[in-house]
Amino acid sequence: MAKKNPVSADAAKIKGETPAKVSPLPAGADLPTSYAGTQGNGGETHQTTTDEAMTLTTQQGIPVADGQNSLKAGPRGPTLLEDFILREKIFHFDHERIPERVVHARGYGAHGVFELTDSLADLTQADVLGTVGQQTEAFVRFSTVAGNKGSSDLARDVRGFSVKLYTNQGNWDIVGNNIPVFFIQDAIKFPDLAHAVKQEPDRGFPQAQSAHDNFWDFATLTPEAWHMIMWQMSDRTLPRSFRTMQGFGVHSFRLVNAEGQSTFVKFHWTPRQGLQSVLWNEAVKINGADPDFHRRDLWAAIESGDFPIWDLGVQLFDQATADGLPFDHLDSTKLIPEEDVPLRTIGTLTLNRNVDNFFANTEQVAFCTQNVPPGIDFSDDPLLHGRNFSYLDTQLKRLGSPNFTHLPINAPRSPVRNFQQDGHMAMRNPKGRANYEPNSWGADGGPRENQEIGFKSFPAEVQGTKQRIRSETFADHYSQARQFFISQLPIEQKHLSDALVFELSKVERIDIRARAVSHLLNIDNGLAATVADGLGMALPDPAKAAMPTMDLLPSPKLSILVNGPDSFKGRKMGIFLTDGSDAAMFTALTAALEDEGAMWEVVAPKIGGVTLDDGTVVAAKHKIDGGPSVLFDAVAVLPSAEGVLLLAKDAASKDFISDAFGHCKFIGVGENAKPLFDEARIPPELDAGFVPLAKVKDARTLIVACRDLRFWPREMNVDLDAG
Ligand code: HDE
Repeated sequence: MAKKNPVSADAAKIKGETPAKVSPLPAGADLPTSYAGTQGNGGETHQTTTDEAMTLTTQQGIPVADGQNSLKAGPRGPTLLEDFILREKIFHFDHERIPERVVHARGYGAHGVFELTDSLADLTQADVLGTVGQQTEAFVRFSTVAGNKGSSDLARDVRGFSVKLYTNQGNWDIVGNNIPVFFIQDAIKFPDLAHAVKQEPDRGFPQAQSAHDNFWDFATLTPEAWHMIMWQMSDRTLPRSFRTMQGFGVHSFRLVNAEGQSTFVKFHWTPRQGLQSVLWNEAVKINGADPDFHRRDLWAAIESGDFPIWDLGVQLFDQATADGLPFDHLDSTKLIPEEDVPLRTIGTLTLNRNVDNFFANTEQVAFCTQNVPPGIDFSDDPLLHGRNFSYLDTQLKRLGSPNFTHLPINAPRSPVRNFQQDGHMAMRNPKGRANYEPNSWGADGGPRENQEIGFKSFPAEVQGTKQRIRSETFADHYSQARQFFISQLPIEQKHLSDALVFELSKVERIDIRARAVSHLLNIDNGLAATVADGLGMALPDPAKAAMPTMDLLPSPKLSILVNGPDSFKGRKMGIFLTDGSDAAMFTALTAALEDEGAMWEVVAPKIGGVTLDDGTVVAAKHKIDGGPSVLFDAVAVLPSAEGVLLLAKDAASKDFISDAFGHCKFIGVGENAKPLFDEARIPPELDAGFVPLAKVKDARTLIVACRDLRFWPREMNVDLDAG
């Protein structure tokens, strides 16, 4: 039986939200028979089927005659132990959960394809990077780090950006983040970092937040963390969408070619959708209104055929370039500015298919930094080496067996041939007598190793005294932190200092707050002074630095706003309507949005929708209380003259406007909207972020304004902390 595509052509005809493009059904979209035909309404009267193919069975395939009632001695029990159908069902349910990931527990994945657009065949043996036009199946999982699996999407947190490429030479995982540097320099500190940021162990909170004493205690005792802290406190950790984030492999890796020559490489994913983030006050409210905001956004974009695309860029450099950098590229708290080693774009990653079983795909997928095909190798970054151990180790615990590579989401698409055998849940069980190599049973005693095409480690020269030590070349903790700060636009700098003040205001220990400011004094005096002032404290002495801070040049590539999109494509407008709203304006607006490739949803007093002034009925996507303006990138308010009088009395309607205003959104103001703005105490003539919608052509003007995403000058008028 074919599953009905949730985005049906019929649904697209109903006025009330962006018509979805109908995407083809994914392969294998038929319902599995074990799920099909489970019907019944309980009690004695449930329906049954006479169709054998639709018959409910146990896990052992025994057909079930009654799935609604357990086996009892008499109508009022007791229930009999003999009831294997009841026991099997409850037993299976009892064991449904597997441990969540110790970090990055909350995630969302999608399938896609990687296509090579520029060959690196001269630099690497990796087949996936060799032939222009070659397509490679991909699976990507985005995640937050600190929160549990059920936490909300808009936590201020680093985002994981893990990519699995099912190459012809086995799986290649680029297990990255949306930030190009990390908090620590040595893997031995990772458990401390993760413990410090997650819930405090005695009380079990706070959930998915770094704004607490333990995190800032650790951070202020760890000077190497302060470059990453600048990123963490910036809007990078409040992405508008997974679709609007960059991804970074962070460490240097090596490319190795057929001649055995090595080139260092860093991997960057750059979204074609442009970078975009939300504001903190907005994030707090999104978490309440839609804790699944990011996963819903990705799912909806893919479902509607608006497939997100990232370019894969590489920074390629040799040992001489590495030696000339003012820091050590093996130190994961440092990045190489794109202005110094430019990105070479070599491919595109397109996410084009949603998961059809979250558990089987997103939960069970297992990424590991050590999954690299021949031609890609590791640098000596000590963090990378720790990761190469950790991921495989934690996956054994989480997935329960070394055979997790047999699960479809983890199985390589290229042949697997070896003599590893048995273990829990072994699915791939080789036949024949030989389970060792070399042997005399198979052709050539095989399968056997192959010097030509097999993985060979780059034969780097290694020498040294065995010791526990941190390299002197890792000692500069503040120069790139400063470079990041001075590369931000003033509004971004303001968000960063606001974030620091907020986070530290949640820290109870005054000495920890002071220690934080003492690090800021090594980064930027103005920033330190703003944060100290925001916390109502005197400036402490600067933290003792291992090295003086260097004045590096600003790197515009580090700003989100400088690298935003140039259209409103892929963004969403909330259109607020009442009965009697202007049909011509509504039609013009939705047409302009669709021209732009943007989405729209109708918010109305009743979910049943509204009747416009020409009699058209428009379905609502949200009742006003369920569709606050934080769910949209911009809003248009088009009530009728009567409708607006009702809205003006309604708290949720006033919040809709005042939040859109406070979050610096572009606001389309219908001719009748004024009473609502007055009641929300917002004069529509206040700034150029308001676009009057009087004539039909104004619809286009609003969309053009929205290309700037936010009207930032307003923030200086609405925020207590603004200079
Ligand atoms: Fe991870 N990390 N990590 N990490 N990490 C995990 O592996 C670890 C680090 C990252 O979507 C775990 O399967 C250590 C840097 C992502 O399934 C665990 C160190 C970066 C994901 C682990 C780091 C990351 C993880 C938990 C310091 C950015 C989610 C579950 C040496 C480049 C993968 C799992 C997914 C997950 C260990 C540092 C990114 C415990 C020891 C740096 C995106 O193995």
